[in-house]
Amino acid sequence: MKKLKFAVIGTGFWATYQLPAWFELESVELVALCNRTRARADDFAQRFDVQHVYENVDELLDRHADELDFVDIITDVDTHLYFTTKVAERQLDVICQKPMAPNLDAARQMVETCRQWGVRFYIHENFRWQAPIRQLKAVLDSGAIGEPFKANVSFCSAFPVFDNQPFLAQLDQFILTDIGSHILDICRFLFGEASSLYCQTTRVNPHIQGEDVANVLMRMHSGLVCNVAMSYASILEHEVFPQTLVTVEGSAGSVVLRRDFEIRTTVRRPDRSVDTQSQIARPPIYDWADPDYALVHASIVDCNRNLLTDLQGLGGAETTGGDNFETIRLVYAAYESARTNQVITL
Ligand code: 89Y
Repeated sequence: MKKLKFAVIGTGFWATYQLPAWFELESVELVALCNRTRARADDFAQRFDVQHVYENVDELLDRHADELDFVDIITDVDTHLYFTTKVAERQLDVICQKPMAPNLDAARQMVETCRQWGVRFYIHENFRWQAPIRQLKAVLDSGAIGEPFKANVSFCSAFPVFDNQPFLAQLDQFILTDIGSHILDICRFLFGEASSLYCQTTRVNPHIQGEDVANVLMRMHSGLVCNVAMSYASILEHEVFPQTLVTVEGSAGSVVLRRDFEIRTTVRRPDRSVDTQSQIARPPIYDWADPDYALVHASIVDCNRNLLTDLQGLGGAETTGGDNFETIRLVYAAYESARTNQVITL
């Protein structure tokens, strides 16, 4: 397979893991780094043996556009449109971190700009690549529980996310953009598209700017009703960060993704008693991963692999810009619903 050359823009918290996740794959070569704080990029360059470092994206592109195949943008959401446009204009393929954009208009512009320049555009959306989520999807696809009609999806935690990512506390729109973009994407991955949505939000933590609790109720095209609970204010018996817990009920049974990656599938036997089977869908553990985030960090590798396969011309990318636009549409529809206290028809 041809080795693809790429550059990274942004060397913040998330890049600390995204870079070693790239190095788990063989057919990529990281050529250059760009970060507004030079010292941090220099530190990364030394750690990951990268030859070229820039503070300015234009300089990076002037020097390297000819040899690059794609650019991975790992910066804050407010800069995504700017950097995506810069990279697309040089006719390079773009991978951009989630959430795609700070509003729907910017997201639309990003998709359109990449389309106009004829470049491939992907969002690095990794939660759907978590081992237990893939296994849960396999159970649903197997038909074991029949036709799913109801789901509860929960990401409720009191993990101190602001310690590692202090900027999250400054966001006017916090949990729906930061975690909602992941969890609503999982819902689309598992259950397909939504036809309507209702949302309520709350801020519990007085030291942050945005909402830290959001409850979203969606009716999916399939007819399934999906109840999504997200919170960073939940002091619970078991802290499960960063696990997503899911219960799906179907016409022939149910499947539950519990803490510690346990998936329990219950079906009726012909004598009307029930049979429950359990399996554990443990993620791989990488030595560069932060143990607190190991489940998520492992999924970065699988997400990168999926996008790289597509970049190699083999197709199959799941989280293209066009696909992720549907996720980000749910995020901003949820804000609109919470603001207006109305059901949003999608
Ligand atoms: O920023 C978030 C993400 O993408 O995964 C977990 C996180 O780090 C904190 O909510």
